[in-house]
Amino acid sequence: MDNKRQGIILKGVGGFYEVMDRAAGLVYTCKARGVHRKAGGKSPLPGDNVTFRVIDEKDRTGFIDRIGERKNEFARPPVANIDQLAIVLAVKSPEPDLSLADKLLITCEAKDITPIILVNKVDLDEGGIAEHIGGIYQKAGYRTILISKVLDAGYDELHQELKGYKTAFAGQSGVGKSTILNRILNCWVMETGEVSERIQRGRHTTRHVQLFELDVGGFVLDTPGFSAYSVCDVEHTELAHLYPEYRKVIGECRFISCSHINEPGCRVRELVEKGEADTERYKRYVQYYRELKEAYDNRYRR
Ligand SMILES: Nc1nc2c(ncn2[C@@H]2O[C@H](COP(=O)(O)OP(=O)(O)O)[C@@H](O)[C@H]2O)c(=O)[nH]1
Ligand SMILES: [Mg+2]
Ligand SMILES: [Zn+2]
Repeated sequence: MDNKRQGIILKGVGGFYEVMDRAAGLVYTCKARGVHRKAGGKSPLPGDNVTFRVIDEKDRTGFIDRIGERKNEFARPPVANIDQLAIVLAVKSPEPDLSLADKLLITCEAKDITPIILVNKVDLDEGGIAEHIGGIYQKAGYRTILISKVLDAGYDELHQELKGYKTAFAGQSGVGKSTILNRILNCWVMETGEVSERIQRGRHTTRHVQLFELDVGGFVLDTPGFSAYSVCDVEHTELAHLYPEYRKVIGECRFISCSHINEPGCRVRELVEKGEADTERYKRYVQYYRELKEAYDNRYRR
């Protein structure tokens, strides 16, 4: 009898992988025998679609035969096949890091991931901050949801958006990722609360990435490491293409090699000047462009 099954890796620890049988929903502990070689040296990652064989049905053990093709993959945190990235910002505590949000959005654009901007802790908003942040990203064309556990706002909407997809949650420490995930999963599976910088760091190195299945279908995962993401593999010349609001008009700039910073006849700057694209986001673009250009120049200077 053929005992080949289709599964998805939920988590990997010390050479063992928890693989969920797609059809039955049961979880098997698997070894990855020889699969690295077959897959051209790649190790299995949480989020991987795999073919596996059951060794012992009673013990729920098996081994992974084959790793399916990946839509995308990350080294830190180690995970594959992310469909959506929920980028969490807080109105305050901590102060929103929009530069991080922009960089995470660039990662999404480069890796074919749909971002959702979550503006959390709107109950702490004393002056239209949530609307302001939401506005910036809505204007850029991104899905934005304002949420709060205190006001019980936005959670139903978020739940719907997660249906059927693999969604990773990213953002600064303390913005409320674990709180949101615990609420969405309707059980207390992850720790929340303030932790000291030292403990936080220690935890990052020992904690494993784990996918949790949603009642509505789909998976969510907490990825503290994403907050430290830098977008190292983007060239400055490609940067503007990773801003959807700029992408639309780039072809209309006077110069084909326009950096959209100081060239005449720049359509991107025109959008910003007309207020059709956000000024602050543009300023961060300029700064980021310069950083990437400098890194590029340093790499090729002899
Ligand atoms: N006022 C308020 N506090 C929140 C909200 N969501 C989370 N918090 C608090 O923010 C702190 C950090 O939350 P946590 O989920 O651990 O953040 P994480 O580091 O992103 O996982 C905790 O004290 C939470 O209770 C919210 O909607 N409103
Ligand atoms: Mg957390
Ligand atoms: Zn331009």
